[in-house]
Amino acid sequence: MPFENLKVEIVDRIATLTICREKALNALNSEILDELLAVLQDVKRNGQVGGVIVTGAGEKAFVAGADIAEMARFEPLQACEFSHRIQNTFGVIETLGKPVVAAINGFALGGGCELAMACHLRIACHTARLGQPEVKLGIIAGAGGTQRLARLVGKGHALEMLLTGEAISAEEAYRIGLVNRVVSPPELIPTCRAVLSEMLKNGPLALRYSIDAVHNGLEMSLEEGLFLESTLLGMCFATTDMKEGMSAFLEKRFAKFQGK
Ligand code: DAK
Repeated sequence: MPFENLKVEIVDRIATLTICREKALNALNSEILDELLAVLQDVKRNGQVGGVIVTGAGEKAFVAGADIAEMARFEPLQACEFSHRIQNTFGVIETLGKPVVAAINGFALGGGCELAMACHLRIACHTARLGQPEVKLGIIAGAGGTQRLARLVGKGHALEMLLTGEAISAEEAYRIGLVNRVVSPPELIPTCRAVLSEMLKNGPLALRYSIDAVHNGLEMSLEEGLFLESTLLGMCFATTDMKEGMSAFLEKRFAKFQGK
């Protein structure tokens, strides 16, 4: 299915989703969010896809935020609908059950930084800048920024970014734990592909349960989280992949996982 603002490429089990709206620095409008949601739902079901890269077109921006021109015209009900769209889409990324890496190729501001934070890993090129400038527009971060940012970098760093609205460099984002790696622009997509390829050598169900355990466990007490971990580990022992993984180790060969 062709999309207006989204390029989708699937190579070697990795789907690369590129947001293509360069004239507005890839700002997210309702149309892009609908397209992104449709693609993510496809990718979730598609057994040929093991992992996903999300990036922005061009060299200047990953995503410069929600589309301010569209938002400025919202009535309260439209703002509510937009809120559902953005939260649904980011929720699908976070619970995709397959690793999703944000390849941050430039500005990741507001909704763009929030999109990156909904991904499981963030790899940035050294020219990228990340921030939550919503307060400069008289609003607060509304697509998970006040929640996911504090969980990733801690309350102090999160409040500094949320209250000043100032963007930080990729190096600073790495220092505070907002991004996993910083690379040069030409290395960005190859690094994301290499990281995902390494992950995709592992059992698909083990990847999915690891994501589930960390994502859900962070919202629980340690005791509840450990219980969830034991339950998911127990489920691994019902899979063919577990038998294959352990047999392969004992037989000194590479495992051939099937995701079942
Ligand atoms: N929206 C719409 N257009 C944008 C844009 C954006 N976020 N960011 C940039 N553009 C457009 C510019 O208007 C300009 O368009 P033309 O004038 O050429 O038509 C073009 O992209 C190039 O931008 P600049 O000329 O400004 O480029 P510069 O290099 O000078 O500056 C910049 C780059 C990234 C520093 C600057 O463009 C900038 O400050 N952009 C705005 C960044 C920003 O404030 N982002 C946060 C947006 S607020 C919600 C959930 C979430 C949200 C809201 C509600 N609910 C749940 C209801 C999220 C809110 C946000 O993300």
